[in-house]
Amino acid sequence: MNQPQELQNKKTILSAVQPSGILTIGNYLGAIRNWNLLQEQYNCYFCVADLHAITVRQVPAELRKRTYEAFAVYMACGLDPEKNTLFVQSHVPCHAELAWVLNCYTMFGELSRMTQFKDKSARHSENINAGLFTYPALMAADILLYGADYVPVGQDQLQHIELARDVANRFNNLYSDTFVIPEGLLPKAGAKVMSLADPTKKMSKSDENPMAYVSILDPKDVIVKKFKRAVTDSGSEVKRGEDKAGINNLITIYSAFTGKSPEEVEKEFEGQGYGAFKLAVGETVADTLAPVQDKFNALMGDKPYLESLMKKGSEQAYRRASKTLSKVYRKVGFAQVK
Ligand code: ATP
Ligand code: LTN
Repeated sequence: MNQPQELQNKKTILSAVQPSGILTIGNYLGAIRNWNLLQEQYNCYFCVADLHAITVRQVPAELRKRTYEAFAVYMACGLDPEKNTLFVQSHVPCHAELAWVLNCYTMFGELSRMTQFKDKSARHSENINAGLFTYPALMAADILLYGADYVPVGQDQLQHIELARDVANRFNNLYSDTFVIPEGLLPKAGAKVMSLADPTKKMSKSDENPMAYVSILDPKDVIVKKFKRAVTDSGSEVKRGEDKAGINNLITIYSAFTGKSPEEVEKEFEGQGYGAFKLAVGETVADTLAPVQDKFNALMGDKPYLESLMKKGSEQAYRRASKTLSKVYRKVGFAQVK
């Protein structure tokens, strides 16, 4: 490979978020903030997974807008396009191509066990399409195309990474070593942020109730209001407990944003009620996100610049991905003419 020496020694990272809504603090804590910490040490690919997003119906103009927004959020959160390959999934055709091949090495039974499929098909019972079902094969393609060693994600995605490992091992055993076997990487805090409206459910950007999530781009007054209204349990002490999903979640969020341990948080709010705590969580989250929002607004004001970065990113990604794809095509027996 014609890569600079330093890249050859670095391990590779790949991750992605779907542009299926405005990114939430769940995406931020579970994924993007963690990516930031990895960009110095690893050879990183971060992608906006638009092919994944159409497994659920999208309004075309909104999907397009959210794709730009997600790309700008990546950068506003600190991802440097000079240090990482930032790209849009549909700009690199190898993803769809490898996904087809991997579909033929992924079992119906394996896909049937995926929690995200079960959840989303229950939520969208009018549209249980084949793409929603085979989605993990596309995700496996995303990861395996780049030879990713690590995949930094929130907890909900570990099951898909496990499946990608199984498919990669199956392919390697049938032919010969082709794919690197990837490992999931969870953040220290915030691997599973729960909904503010129902703290037994994961916070999700596509939740139909906007009070359930805090978007990275929500203004301060909205963030404070959402935390104020967050569903909490009966009781008033800021203390974790088994039957206290609501307060557990707020403690997790505050602790992830401040770097304080949950014990320290409980101490800080000893003797104060839920009201004071919720206000502190809201203000802390809003103040941390304010500089991200400023940077985001500046980037969204310069579309040609964003597009030039998307183009550069997809060319860089294509160079790496197309090598893996032609290796796979050769191994499965497709005729290749020069
Ligand atoms: P959707 O609502 O469209 O399913 P989502 O909000 O669940 O989307 P994804 O695009 O599926 O988000 O996830 C992108 C990344 O963010 C993944 O690494 C995922 O694990 C992480 N993530 C998503 N939601 C949370 C959450 N509530 N807590 C922690 N990490 C999360
Ligand atoms: N499936 C993920 C998003 C995603 C992803 C990936 C994550 C698509 N491709 C590759 C890690 C690696 C999701 O829905 N959260």
